[in-house]
Amino acid sequence: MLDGPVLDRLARTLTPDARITVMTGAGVSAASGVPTFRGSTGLWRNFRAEDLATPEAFARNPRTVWEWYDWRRQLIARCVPNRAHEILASWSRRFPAFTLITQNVDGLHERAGTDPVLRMHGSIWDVSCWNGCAASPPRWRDDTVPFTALPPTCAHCGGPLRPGVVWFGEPLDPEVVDACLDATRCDVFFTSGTSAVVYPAAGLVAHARRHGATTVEVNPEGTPASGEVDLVIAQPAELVLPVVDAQLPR
Ligand code: BJW
Repeated sequence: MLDGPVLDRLARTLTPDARITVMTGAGVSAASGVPTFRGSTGLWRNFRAEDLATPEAFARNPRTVWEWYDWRRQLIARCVPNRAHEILASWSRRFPAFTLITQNVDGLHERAGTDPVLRMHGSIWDVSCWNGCAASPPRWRDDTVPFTALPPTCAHCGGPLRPGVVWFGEPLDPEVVDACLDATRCDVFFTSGTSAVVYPAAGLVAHARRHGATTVEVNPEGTPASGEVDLVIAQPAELVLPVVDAQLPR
């Protein structure tokens, strides 16, 4: 819980020269109105991951998959960053050795002003040619909301475009994974808003621990990471991070 001793301990750890890494998941965007995946109100209550978030599902029915992504793009376009995104953006400016890793595809960290962001699962605002045609770039940003026809098509080969996200069974960008692993060599590692069940993201906290980091979980619910970390703060990120931030010297 977030009592005086916990705050003092955190404030002592978050020194100006500390190497700080924060990994976020869907829960950090929940207060902005972006649905999480798991839990009682999560997307997977009403939609099956196998039908929507795998390359096999897309190959079977690109229109159905795109209807889901087009709906989520419309929803996210109406959302704005919350206090958690804002505090993390301010930490990215404040601490010279700060790294933000996110599993989120919504772009809210970027909109809050964090730069760079290590996006493990891509971006819902990127698209690429499903056929991988030679004439199109590997991926590009397309903010169209909503698309007039689904699936949207490649201007070069006419094949379907796909969302620029990482589906189950797909490899993550190896450069991003390497950068995330490097960032686990840190003094403080926060994991927040993630159910800590999807790999390789869920494995990063163990790496940080092995490298001697103080590990902190900020999540109102327990997760498989809760037993692994040094400190569990069982409250919402948008409430905890402003309180921690207020302890830092001005
Ligand atoms: C709050 C809050 C508040 C609420 N404040 N908190 C068996 C063992 C180990 C691994 C595997 C296995 N079988 C298969 C695998 C691999 C698989 C995997 O991990 N599966 C597990 C589920 C078992 N992983 C993969 O397939 C990955 N790829 C891979 O491994 O490649 C290997 C490979 C190599 C070479 C060739 C080929 C392959 C890819 C994973 C991709 C995940 N994709 C998704 C969809 C992205 C696109 C989209 O958005 O549509 O990513 S799935 C979904 O889950 C999404 C999320 O990023 C990800 C994680 O979810 P997250 O962020 O943790 O959200 P939730 O909803 O789960 O949790 C929210 C949390 O917030 C809760 O805990 C709440 O309590 C909390 N919360 N409000 C703070 N206010």
